[in-house]
Amino acid sequence: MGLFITFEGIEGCGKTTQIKMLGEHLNSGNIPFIITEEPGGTPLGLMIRGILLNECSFEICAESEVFLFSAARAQHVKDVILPAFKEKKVVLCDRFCDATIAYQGFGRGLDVDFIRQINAISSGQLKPDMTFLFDVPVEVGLKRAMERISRVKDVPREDRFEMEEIEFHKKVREGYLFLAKSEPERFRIIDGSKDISAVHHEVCSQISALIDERE
Ligand code: Z5A
Repeated sequence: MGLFITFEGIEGCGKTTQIKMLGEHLNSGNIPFIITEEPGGTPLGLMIRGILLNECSFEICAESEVFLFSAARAQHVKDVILPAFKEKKVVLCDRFCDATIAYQGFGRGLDVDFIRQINAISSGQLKPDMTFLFDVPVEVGLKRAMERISRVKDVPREDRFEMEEIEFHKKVREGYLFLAKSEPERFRIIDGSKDISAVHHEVCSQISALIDERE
């Protein structure tokens, strides 16, 4: 079927939980799919993930962040996403181009048109068929993210973004809501503060409607 579904939101919004649950749902319906993530999904993406998400001893400026996330994306699209479409799989992707606009554009304050141009190159103009935005107040998301991080033992904590000021996270959330309002046909805004099974139910009904429409 070759659908491309992306999952977005501030940290702790619940997207990773929901991607896994949707994967199980598709599995039970014998619908072929892959779950992948950005930054990540390829050996290069994982190396870039390590650089960008972990505390390091040197500064990484906002422009460098854009190019690093974009380098990971270009490889990810070529090596993982496009081959999955060829096999007619549904691709469930944890973050994509919208994250660069929300975090590096709205959060870091870089020019959004500049980011859109870079996104077009790194993604090869690929657009998701549907994007879920799990919207939660910043305080709720950060509390969940910090609880999750505090449980992490013996592996890197990947908390470089969580350590940003609360104002940064508020700008990211505003950025996502702006994007969702400007493309209502692609985005589905889901209240991520509802309980996990209620959110899952909503995700499944949106996906079923999309699959029915495309069949
Ligand atoms: N980033 C960027 O700046 N620019 C870019 O272009 C890209 C990324 C692509 C990596 O993202 C970071 O990279 C990210 C933006 C930046 N910033 N950070 N950090 P990531 O997706 O790998 O990391 P994350 O945002 O921190 O995601 P996460 O930790 O995986 O959280 P989540 O996916 O939003 O939530 P979760 O893991 O599903 O849930 C977190 C906890 O809450 C967990 O204990 C759950 O059991 C619990 N949870 C989940 N849902 C609920 C509900 N509904 N109720 C109660 N509790 C819940």
